[in-house]
Amino acid sequence: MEHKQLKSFPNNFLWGSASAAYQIEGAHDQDGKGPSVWDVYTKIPGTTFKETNGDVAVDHYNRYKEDVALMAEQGLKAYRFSIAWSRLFPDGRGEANEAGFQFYDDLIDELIKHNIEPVVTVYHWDVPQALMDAYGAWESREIIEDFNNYCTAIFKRYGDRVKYWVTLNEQNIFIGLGYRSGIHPPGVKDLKRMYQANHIANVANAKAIETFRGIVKDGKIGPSFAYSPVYPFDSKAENVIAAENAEEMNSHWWMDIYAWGHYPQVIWNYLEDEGLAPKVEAGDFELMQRAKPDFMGLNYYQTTTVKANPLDGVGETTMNTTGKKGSSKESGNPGLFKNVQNPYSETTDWDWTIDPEGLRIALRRIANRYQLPILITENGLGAFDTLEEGDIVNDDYRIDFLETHATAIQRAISDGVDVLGYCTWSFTDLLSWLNGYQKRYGFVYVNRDEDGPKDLRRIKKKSFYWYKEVIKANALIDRSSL
Ligand code: BGP
Repeated sequence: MEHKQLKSFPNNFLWGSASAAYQIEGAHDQDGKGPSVWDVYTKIPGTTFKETNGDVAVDHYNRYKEDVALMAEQGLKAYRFSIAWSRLFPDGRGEANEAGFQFYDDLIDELIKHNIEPVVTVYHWDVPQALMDAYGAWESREIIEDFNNYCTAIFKRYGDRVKYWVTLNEQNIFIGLGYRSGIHPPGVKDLKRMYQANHIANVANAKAIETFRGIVKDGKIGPSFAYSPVYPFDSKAENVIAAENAEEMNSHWWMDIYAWGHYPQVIWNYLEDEGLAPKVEAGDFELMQRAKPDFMGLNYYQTTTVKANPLDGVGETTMNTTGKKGSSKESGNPGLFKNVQNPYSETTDWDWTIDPEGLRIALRRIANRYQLPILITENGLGAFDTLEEGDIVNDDYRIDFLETHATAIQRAISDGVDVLGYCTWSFTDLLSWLNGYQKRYGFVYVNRDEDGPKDLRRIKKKSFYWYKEVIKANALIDRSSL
């Protein structure tokens, strides 16, 4: 659809940016914090790029005031961050750690003081290690109650000031990489366990939303989903079916539950035939149907293009975590689909497809299928940056990326999609889970690398100034003046 004139961004549009606790906070054992699974997993040799971890990360825990001051200088309207569960409950349950609660109180107050809307992610992958040790974390239904108690505590403590809440961040990723490809904690490759853990996470998510309704009456809550819209490679029917398989299996499997409380039929049948369908207990579907989100959180990075894949075809393969372009291998799901390169798109150095219009497609598909408003909870470019003399980072490629994606958002708004805001990934540079510190996403460069924290100095990149002007204008701007 082409518009004669694009609609403006709404006046209250949340121009934001995002982060996650483990990737920025550091202070991994400061002030009584307990270990999360990531504290433990990253210490196992060979799990991350150059053995990097978040022990120090970018030390946001100790420098949050400086970081919030930079956000205020940029004019950020919203800041999405996550709470580290094991900072509040070192053992995941039982005794609370007041110092941890106080940290987020202070951060929230600092944001509000600068008119920045806090958007809080309840869970960004860092389940307390104590719960992994006690019962296998997401693999046991015991976690439903522990997660609910944690949620209750934070809704009560921060709900007076925080009105936007994100429940589980990218459940499809932490479950998929944790139990299918085995490259996130707990490093398991077992589909039966994967679908079961995923179902338990669905129930926990729904229960948390139901709890929220009773505590934060004027707040909005929803999950954030890593949606990668699927395209068929061409119009050959077998490739179109492959695309439908991938869309159902990779996306509807999660989003249908969030929005409707039931699994998509075709994939349910397939999993039953394979002996992989999760065990559902009485009351699960009823709870999931009651607990409707207020919005769908969308983490958008790329689209996926697929072809048919025979039963003896390609399966899981390795990911590019080095930034060596072209080093990732073809992957797929035998009998269902395989991922191929989109001939019309460029890729990043980490082989992620760059497809701005795919964001518009994602927004439209979600809006059409679920009739929910959408908060873009992540979108950004992971790239190598060069720190030039005089503390300058000319990241025009990042501006190109964000500008074309913001244009796609404006088109989607003009198409009629209700988009609440745009949280770029990320505000400062941070730890990229498996890819170390060299894969940078921020508006603010942090002077550290894989070899150590250096001085952790904050340096505003060119994109920082670009976004500042966009926020001020509430519109895309003429870049020539930058
Ligand atoms: C999302 C995560 C983020 C962030 C981002 C970039 O999946 O929610 O935490 O890391 O992707 O990914 P990466 O760091 O692997 O480049």
